[in-house]
Amino acid sequence: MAKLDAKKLHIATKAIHVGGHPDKETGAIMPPIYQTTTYAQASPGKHQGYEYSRCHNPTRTRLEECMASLENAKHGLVTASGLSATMLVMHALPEGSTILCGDDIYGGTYRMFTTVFHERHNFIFVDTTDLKTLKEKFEEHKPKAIWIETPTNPLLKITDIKKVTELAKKYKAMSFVDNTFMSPYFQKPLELGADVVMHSVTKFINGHSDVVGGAMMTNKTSFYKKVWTLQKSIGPTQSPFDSWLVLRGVKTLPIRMEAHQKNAMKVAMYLEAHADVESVVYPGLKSHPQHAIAKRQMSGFGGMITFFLKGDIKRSKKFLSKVKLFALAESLGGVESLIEHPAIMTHASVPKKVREEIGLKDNLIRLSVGIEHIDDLINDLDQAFKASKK
Ligand code: P1T
Repeated sequence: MAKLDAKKLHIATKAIHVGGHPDKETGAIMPPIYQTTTYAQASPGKHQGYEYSRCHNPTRTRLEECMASLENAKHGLVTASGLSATMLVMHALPEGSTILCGDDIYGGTYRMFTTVFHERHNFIFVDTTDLKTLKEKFEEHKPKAIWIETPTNPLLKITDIKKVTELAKKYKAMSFVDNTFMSPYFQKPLELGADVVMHSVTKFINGHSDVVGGAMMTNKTSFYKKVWTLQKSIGPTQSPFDSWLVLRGVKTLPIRMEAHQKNAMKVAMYLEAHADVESVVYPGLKSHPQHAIAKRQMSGFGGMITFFLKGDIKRSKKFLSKVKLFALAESLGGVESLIEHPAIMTHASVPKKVREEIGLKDNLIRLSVGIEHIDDLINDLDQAFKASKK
């Protein structure tokens, strides 16, 4: 077979073929799982690019090639979890860096910044959708980096990546975008000006709720090398089997993302019309405060919905215990629908006072809308609304 020029391919083709090329040795259509820790050397230091699997593994290399290609990046690094990718880039920033950080981010990232890296760096939390305040913070603090999650977890706020990364460049700050919620199928932060794009591969990329993994993509060779050296030195690498599972899962990313958003749009409209719902946040709804930005910088609106249920925390808990098809569980992005209570579950490590300040209330419920039949999903929510009223 002649070699493919991956740059010319559409994302649906890349998801299947980049890293998914037939095995050179045997022609196997599916990538081999190189379940090995070490590699024979011809003479000391003379090897074929692989020495030890903490540093490199051929199955993981394939996934790294695929991830880089999906984000149109030069480099891709796959890690043991989304948080370990975040940990590595935090180590890569010079000690004492001031980092502007979105005020609504995944609870685990917030916990890492405020309890693990707070002694190494200075984190300033700010609403990255508010350009005026952001400009003031850049001017006041002259940060080394900005950390953006867009859409945010769980409030689904949308940051204008182009405008904010332009601002960051003006102040010579590195920009990081966590693209977990959109996946490269709906949003490509590097093309919008970001320096580094981050993923929890655990979510939509893998799509089947059976692997924990992370990734970091960039065009900055020196930064990539620094992070790779840190991974080799600290050790949070992904196993060959997990990389293989993700290579398998990612093949259907485009059709899954289309199905997620088709269902999510219908669920969001159903919720918006429901008498027991205070308000719904979904980037695809006209009522979303940054709907215009979402339309501009994303090619779809994704599968995540947040809504505020009328009533107190007791009603929320009752509603969550009555769903039958939606599983009450942390995480997101799998083919099956999940539901959760961020204040008690994924964002419990964000102090109550901070949660209240940013609007992460106790009646907030987050949905990861799966790709089941839409009628079954709506029927499930419908019966849970009714059962939780009694
Ligand atoms: O779980 P892990 O693979 O380590 O990824 C962490 C992470 C990073 N970024 C975002 C935007 C995330 O949502 C997550 C993980 N989030 C959940 C487990 C959750 O239920 O929100």
